[in-house]
Amino acid sequence: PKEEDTSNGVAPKLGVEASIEHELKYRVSANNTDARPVKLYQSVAWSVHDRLVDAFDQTQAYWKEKDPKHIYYLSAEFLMGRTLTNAVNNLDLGGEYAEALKKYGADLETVATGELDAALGNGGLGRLAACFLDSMASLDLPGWGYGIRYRYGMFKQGVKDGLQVELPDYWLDNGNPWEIRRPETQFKVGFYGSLEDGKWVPGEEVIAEAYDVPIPGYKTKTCGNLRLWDALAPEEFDLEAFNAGDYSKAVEQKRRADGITAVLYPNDATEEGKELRLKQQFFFVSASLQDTIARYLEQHKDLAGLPDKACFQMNDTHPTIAVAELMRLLIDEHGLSYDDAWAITTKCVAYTNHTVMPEALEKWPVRVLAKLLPRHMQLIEQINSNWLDSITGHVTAKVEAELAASDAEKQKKADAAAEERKAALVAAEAKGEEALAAAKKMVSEEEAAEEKPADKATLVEEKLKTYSIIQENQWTKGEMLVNMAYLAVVGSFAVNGVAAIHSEIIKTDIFPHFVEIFPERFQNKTNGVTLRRWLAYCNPELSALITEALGTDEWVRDATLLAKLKPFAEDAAFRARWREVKQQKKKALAERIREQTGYQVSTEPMYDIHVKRIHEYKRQYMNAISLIHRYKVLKEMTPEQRAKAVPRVVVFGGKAASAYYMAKKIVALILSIGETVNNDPEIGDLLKVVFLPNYNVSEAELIIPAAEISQHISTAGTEASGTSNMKFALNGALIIGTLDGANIEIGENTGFENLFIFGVKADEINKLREDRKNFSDYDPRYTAALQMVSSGVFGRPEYFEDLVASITDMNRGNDWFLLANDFASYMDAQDAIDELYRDQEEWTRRSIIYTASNGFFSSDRTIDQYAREIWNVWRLEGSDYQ
Ligand code: 26Y
Repeated sequence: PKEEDTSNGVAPKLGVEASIEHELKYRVSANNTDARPVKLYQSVAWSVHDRLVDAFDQTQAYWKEKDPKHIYYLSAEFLMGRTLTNAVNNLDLGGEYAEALKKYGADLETVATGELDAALGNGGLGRLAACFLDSMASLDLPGWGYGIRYRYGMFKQGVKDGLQVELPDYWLDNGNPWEIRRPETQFKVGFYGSLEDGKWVPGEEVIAEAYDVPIPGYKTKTCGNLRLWDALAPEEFDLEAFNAGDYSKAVEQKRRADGITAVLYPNDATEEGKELRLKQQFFFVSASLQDTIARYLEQHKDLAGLPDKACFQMNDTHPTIAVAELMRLLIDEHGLSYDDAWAITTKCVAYTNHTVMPEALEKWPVRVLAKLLPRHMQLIEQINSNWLDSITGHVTAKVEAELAASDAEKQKKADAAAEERKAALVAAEAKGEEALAAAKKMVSEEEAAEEKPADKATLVEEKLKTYSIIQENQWTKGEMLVNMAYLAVVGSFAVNGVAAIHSEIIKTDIFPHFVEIFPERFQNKTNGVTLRRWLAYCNPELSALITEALGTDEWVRDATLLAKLKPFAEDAAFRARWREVKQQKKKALAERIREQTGYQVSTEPMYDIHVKRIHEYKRQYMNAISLIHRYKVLKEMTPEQRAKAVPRVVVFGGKAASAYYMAKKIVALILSIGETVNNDPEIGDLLKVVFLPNYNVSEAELIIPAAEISQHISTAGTEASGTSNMKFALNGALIIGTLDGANIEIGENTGFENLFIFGVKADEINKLREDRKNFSDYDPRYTAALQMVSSGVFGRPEYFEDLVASITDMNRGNDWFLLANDFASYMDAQDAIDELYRDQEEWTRRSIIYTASNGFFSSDRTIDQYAREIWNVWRLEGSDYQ
């Protein structure tokens, strides 16, 4: 086929239809008749790939020429999901592809299902990174993501015998048309070894090889980059050294290198103190920094200018070794002094915190660090000692002030005690020799026991320890740990939380010491999500309705325009159409539920959705208990009462970390409740409880548009932000939630009266935890529901024994996440939901208000704030290049 298309001003290439045909024949080797879904997907994807490469090459060449400051987003996770639909639509080729696919009797939506999710992330943090890449490109910001090309992503979740099972996720199985291998871009990364004359001689080396994933911006010529590193054994490249004698050693090296990028750690809240994890972190950080410096030096001589050209945003502490590695590269590889290197590093690095859960805050044993990265450990020690020196004055002044305050108090007490002793002696003297001797003995004992005036030096030393990056393990005495969050704060010029409340909590609870020293360093950047993937593309029906109402699709680029939808909430005809769309999406979800679980669910009931990683703090368990209660109430109703009940389909989804014992039991409990309830003929369509396996990005794209109510019910103060809450709100799902994370800001934007808010507040938690001794005043509904679990109504009572104990037994969990405290108000909120659902007009009105009110949560807004307030990078419009 010779059809040519030069519309982008790029090299002549085949038109869409011809290019699909070409790829089908030559790349995929299939003819039209056996163009089965996966093959058709592959050829369509390759044809899009070629267009992406054009945009990519031009953008990157343009950026190189203009040499603007770049943002480098360092992240151990990028939860990309599928690429096809996003790429086609961001390139504005939706119409052309739809037309071309008619020839195969296919549509883009169906073809897109041939793609496997790129699940190189656990959950919120990884998906946030993916949304940020989309927004950076869409805002024409010069930026790259840097991460790891895991060969196995987040495990696939299956269900077997009522339990979660984990299956490997070999996502590269059908090839990956979205990446470009760069064998010409390789860097050595060393591990282990020793310091010889102060110089690090690694004991092991691997090669990092780049793969580029083009990131098309929305309807802009800008195409950003996600550079992922693969690990290779040096011998694979050094063919000369690869002689027969070294063969087995080479194979061994290859095996070790393969191990580094083999698999994503599937644990998103308990720290994995595994050496391999640290190896992964250092591997991608070192390669990324070397790469950045190498490109910088192509155009500049003096590394002192690096902060004007590069900013490294560390996505949580996972890349924090960057602080030490940048220091090492500047000092050991490029000959800078320690002080100059430190000045550069602390102008280049910024840190985002995503969690306040103590068990997720990374702390590496000094022993492990010193073995794997001896030079880095040495640098960290130096960084720490300089840091402590720099604040000794501050800490001393603080101790002095405290001493002065307590001295007066103490003196008063001491005077009073001395007075008393004197009186005692006088009284004893009057009683005779023996009494006097006894009294003298007592007095001297008391004086000896009396608080010594505090030694200032000791106090300063003690206090300094609380600021130290290197601290003793509080559980294993004698073991020293490097607190990576502290290292991140000291090494960064900006530190931010991910929602307003979270950014306050990190200041008061996690880093109060550091706030004293650098108050200006701490910021908030409330999370956001890309409206392309999470509204325009996953919900084209709702998007069409929005576009029709607003008379423009500009809202996809400028989410503030959604506010103009508000008046339509008052329009009954519009509401009816809004409901029709929801109905359509519910139908699609019902079909998926049938496919995946075999359960037939009606599309009439309220669709109540609770999807996210399974965690005790996220309290899926509390929802499960509430459903047991709901089931019990329905069972006890008369047929007349049942006829008036509000039916629900409750859908859970989410993965439990493979080693997270309680989370797996929570999954099992939900499955068991479903098994009982869904097969109870008395209940019928009044209640269905579904656990949809393998919740991932693609499932989310199907589930979220179908939701009518969504649950975000973490214990207040525990969920840093949440981002699915934003996606649900934008798709017109109402929210039941606690005053936690971004729920609060969603409430502020939507009007709290439109949310179902319940539960205790974050600042009450500590006190409530202390008081939680009395398990006898439980809500009777809660007790009865737990009783049903224990008595085996849902089967496997022994299996659930310790799950029940975790919230009822003082010695076995002690209800740390305060389910009991919130249960009654949670049930009140649930009742209010049922009540409102009876009024479909009011419900729909609110649903529209949600979509109209939450444009603030576009990641374009978030990224714009990062760019202006932290990164100091500016958009470089592609308008002056072809
Ligand atoms: C240390 C290691 C085991 C680890 C690995 C992954 C620790 C944490 C994580 C992931 C954390 C995460 O996903 N946090 C979530 O980040 C979202 C984006 O900011 C927030 O919306 C969400 O509240 C938070 O839990």
